[in-house]
This record gives sequence, structure tokens and C-alpha cells, in this order.
Amino acid sequence: MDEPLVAQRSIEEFQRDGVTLLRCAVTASQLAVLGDAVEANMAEPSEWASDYTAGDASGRFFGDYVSWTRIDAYREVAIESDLPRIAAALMQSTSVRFFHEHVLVKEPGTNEITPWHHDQPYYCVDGDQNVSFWIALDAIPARAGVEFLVGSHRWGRSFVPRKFVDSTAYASPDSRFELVPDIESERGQHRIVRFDVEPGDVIAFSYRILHAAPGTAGLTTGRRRAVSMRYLGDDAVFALRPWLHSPPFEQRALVVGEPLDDPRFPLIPIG
Ligand SMILES: O=C(O)CCC(=O)C(=O)O
Repeated sequence: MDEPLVAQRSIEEFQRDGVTLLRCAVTASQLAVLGDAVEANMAEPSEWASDYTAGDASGRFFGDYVSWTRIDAYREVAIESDLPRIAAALMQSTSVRFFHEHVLVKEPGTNEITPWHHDQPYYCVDGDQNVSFWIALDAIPARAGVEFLVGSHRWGRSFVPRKFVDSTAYASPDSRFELVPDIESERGQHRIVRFDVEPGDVIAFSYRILHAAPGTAGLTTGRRRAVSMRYLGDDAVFALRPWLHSPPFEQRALVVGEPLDDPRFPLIPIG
């Protein structure tokens, strides 16, 4: 019998913990095109790109997103690979919509952290069926990689987004959005996981799980390049936030509470 695309154990882990590691989920040829795509992206960033490292500091923390319509390799890997079908299995969804890709590069010597946050409050989307695939383009030791607070996707709490440039909150808390707790000071109270990854390994995680990453200076000598491919499932609906959502997609014809039925978020046939 053919091996299933995703092990049942991974589906259960993703549902229960909010995160699971998929070894070698991206092929060597897809990795090569993604590597070229990241170089092209960094050479010609979009209007939404960010450099989180000051010009005179060591290293560089670079981020950009929603370049898949101009950089073909992102589209190919996001839409034409096995990733959408893996996303459907993990989300337990009959449909898969591509939300966007997000490139996150920490060059050697980068001191900037990625603050504890979860993704959904940044986004113009609500729902529980969603997944991001953080595709490692380099070998990254766990100590320099992204870490995840297991089970926090099911806390039923929503946190005010934080700016990656200085970890400050986007806004004051209100009745719906709390400030992210000081996870560092309460690490002992939580189960926090992180993974040694090789190029082609993929960390699949919920938009609702809290996660963070250290700077790479002193923790690894290599580059730390990743592309996060983000997908939506059956229950995803358009939402507005008390702040400008990120990516800053215009609302256009999207209706709050309705599916993101728009060519900017293509439905992917998964047969
Ligand atoms: O790569 C990082 O440092 C953070 C990744 C992240 O926050 C994401 O992909 O949602």
C-alpha cells in the first residue's frame, strides 16, 4: 500500500499541539528554486518588505511577503507541490486556499529576536482551520530556530500583535485582544518545543500557536532562511482588526464573516 502523504501521528500532533515537524516535505529541486526565489526577492524586495536590523548592526533580519504573483517559484511550490494536500490533511479540511508566502531570513550574526506572538490577530482572517509551513532552506540547530508553546492554539485567547522591529504591541489591549504574556519569565510553566532542521524540513503550525525565535548570533554560524507558506481551510472567513492587518491586503469585495473568495487567495484543487 502507498504511504499516506501525512502520517496519522502528524495529523493528531498538529491538531493537539498546534505544531508538528514534517521531515523532507519539500524536494531538493523545490528547495533549489526556493533558494533562487529568496535571492531574487532580497535583491528586489516588494513594497511591503521589512528590514528589522539597523544599518550599522551586525547581521540582518529580513522579511517580505505576498511576492508569489511576481516570483514564480513561490507560486509553484505553494500551489503545485504536495504542500496543499498536506495542508488539507493537517487542517482536516475539504478545501485549501493559499493565503500568502512569507520569507524570513536571519543572516549570520543577527541579534534581532522574533518576539513571542501568534499570527492570527495580524491577519484579516478568522477560523480554526489554517496552517503555516515554515520551510527550512538551511540546516538550523534547534537553539537558533523557531520555538512553539505547545497547545496555546487552543487557549481560546487572542493577543495583540507585536512589531518585529522592537517587540512593542500594535495597540493597547481591549475586551478581545490581550497583551502577549511574558513567556520568557514563565517558561517553566509551559511545554515549549523547537527542532533541529535540515533543508527541506517543514515545521507545520497553527496561526493560533504562540511562537518566537532568538537572534542567530552566537547560536549558529550559517544563514537562517525560511519561507512560510500559509494556507486556509473550510472555516476561514474574512475579518477586520482594530489595527491595520498584516499583510495589508485591501478589503475590496471581501465581506467580513465570509470566505476569502478572491483571486488574491486562490482555491487550490486538491483532488
Ligand atoms: O522565522 C521567524 O523568526 C518567525 C516565523 C514566524 O513568525 C512565522 O512564520 O509565522
